Amino acid sequence: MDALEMLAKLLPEEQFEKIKAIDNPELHAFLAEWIEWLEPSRVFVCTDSEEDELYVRWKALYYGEEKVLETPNHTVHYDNYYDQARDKANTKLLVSGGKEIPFLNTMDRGEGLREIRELMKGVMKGKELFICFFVLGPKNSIFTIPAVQLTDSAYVAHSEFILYRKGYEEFKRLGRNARFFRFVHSAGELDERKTSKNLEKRRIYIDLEDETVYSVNTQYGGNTIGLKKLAFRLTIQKAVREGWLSEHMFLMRVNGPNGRKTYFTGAYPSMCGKTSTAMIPWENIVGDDLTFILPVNGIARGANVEKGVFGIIQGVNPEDDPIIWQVLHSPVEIIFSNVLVKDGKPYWSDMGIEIPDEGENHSGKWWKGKKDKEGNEIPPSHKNARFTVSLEHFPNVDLEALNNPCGVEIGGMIFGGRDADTWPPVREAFGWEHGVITMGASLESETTAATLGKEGVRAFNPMAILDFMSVPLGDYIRNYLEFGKKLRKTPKIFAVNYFLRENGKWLNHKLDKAVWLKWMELRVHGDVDAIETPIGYIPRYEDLKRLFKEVLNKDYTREDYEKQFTIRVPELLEKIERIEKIYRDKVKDVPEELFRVLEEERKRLLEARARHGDYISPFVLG
Ligand code: SPV
Ligand code: MN
Repeated sequence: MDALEMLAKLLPEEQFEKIKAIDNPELHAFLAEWIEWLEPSRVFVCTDSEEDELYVRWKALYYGEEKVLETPNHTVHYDNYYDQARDKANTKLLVSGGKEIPFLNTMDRGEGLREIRELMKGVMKGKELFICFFVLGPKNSIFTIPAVQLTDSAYVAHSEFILYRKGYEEFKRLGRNARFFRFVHSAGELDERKTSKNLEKRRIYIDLEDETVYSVNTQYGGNTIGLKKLAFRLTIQKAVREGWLSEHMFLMRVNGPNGRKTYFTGAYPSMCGKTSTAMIPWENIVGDDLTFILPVNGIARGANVEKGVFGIIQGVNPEDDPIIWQVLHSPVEIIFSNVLVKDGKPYWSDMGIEIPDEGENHSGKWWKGKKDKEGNEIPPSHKNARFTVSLEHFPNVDLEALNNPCGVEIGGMIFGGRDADTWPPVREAFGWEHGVITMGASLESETTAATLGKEGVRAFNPMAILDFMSVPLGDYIRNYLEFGKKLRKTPKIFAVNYFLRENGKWLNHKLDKAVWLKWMELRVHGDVDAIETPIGYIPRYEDLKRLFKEVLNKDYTREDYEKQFTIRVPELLEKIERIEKIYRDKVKDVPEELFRVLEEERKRLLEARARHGDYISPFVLG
């Protein structure tokens, strides 16, 4: 029996017709195989119609995966108390022979497929399967990658409607030519709170050969929303093969003098200020998490892979995040996840207003002082609690850039980590190679609650992408270096650090990044000079003083500047040691340039130390 005939048997006519309208035998075969295997009790195929989207939204409520809140269009979703973040240990890349690749969690492909298939056999009995079509990147563009999602979670499907551009018509248009990604997800058996129950059998397996990802016994978005971090593993592989960049980066517009628009990407590990930078009030957001960057006629052009935000809610407060605050308090479609709810209103930790001391949260019924099984006090909302909302609802979105099929020209690329004592708040690389190696490939950050495991440990996280890396790191860095050679104009590269501390106290205010952005914008166009240091260019005091006044209406003191921009030679040298050691000992096949560029930086630091000592004031250099 051919796949279409099988589908005609498996599906009610109305659903079958929607599939039949797509002329793609490969898709038909995939669907027939998996519908038969998963054994759902019902199947719903989503087209791009408003009606089908509403159907999914309704089903999320009907099946109890979401509940309504008081504000129209707001819902809340809970993940299991122990399913609140990406599960790194159980996320594996399936590669033939199970070859070990440093920093990647690999597993033999055959074995992985057997295991995951077993876990998924008949897993949708009694449940409804949603078949959804989306695209990564703007539609009908050089960036577009079509994808099909199978899931028994209406919450996952609903999230995808908020976060991605619809793709059913695109599949129809592309027909047999579509090369598409596939995602198969099941939340597995649910408990009475409608959260995944069998967490010990939680698995996320990424088949790099078939460009298919399987996810089971989990609901947390980072483990389940196919087009987000699951697709990301596939696009990294694709980009390295094809010579472009698929990055864990926001995309934003920084507004320069006289209406000048300059676009920046930014890579920061989770919880290091990425979303709040992309959302900063003075500027305009294009995307907050994933960016594709393609070389077009020698220019690096970027596009947001998504059209919505799955953002961290903890700490969002009216003073520091006025725009997000405003959006979260307007009656637009929003899914709140793992927050505290009381009388139909959502609350979260550190929201800057008083919050109730009881209600419902990710632990079920909650009261202040409640402890979990491990004896830890449960906060009002989980640290990784999130909101899901479309970017179109943000007053500061740059819709033209978001929808532009040609993307936007990238003026600057920013790398930022959580670092208490080494990097200055902002600096510019000497050039592409220097930036890629000493900033991107050398990124370290203290671990956070975005993944399961211990927090606050300094961890190597090149390009903030390590959690998602799907190719050998050496290949990935080589591709970056090669990418620069394809350009006639490379974006400027910058590194930022919002987390400098002295005696446990922050050296910067949360909003200082607004000033760093304006400075970087000016640097992209050569409008201000800078001070050359051993580790790149840093701002001059006069320029920052002026910008602090203009942007924040603050008097920026020489003392603050000196403290923040001191070149900390011992820490910088230690960092080079650490990074070099990792690349020498742990990563195979590293481009030689990497060691050369690190060595040059070390030399510059040693020379500077010989002349000026361990801690070099920027006033000495400037
Ligand atoms: C991140 O942790 O980097 C996120 C959220 O953007 S997740 O979808 O979990 O990856
Ligand atoms: Mn992310």
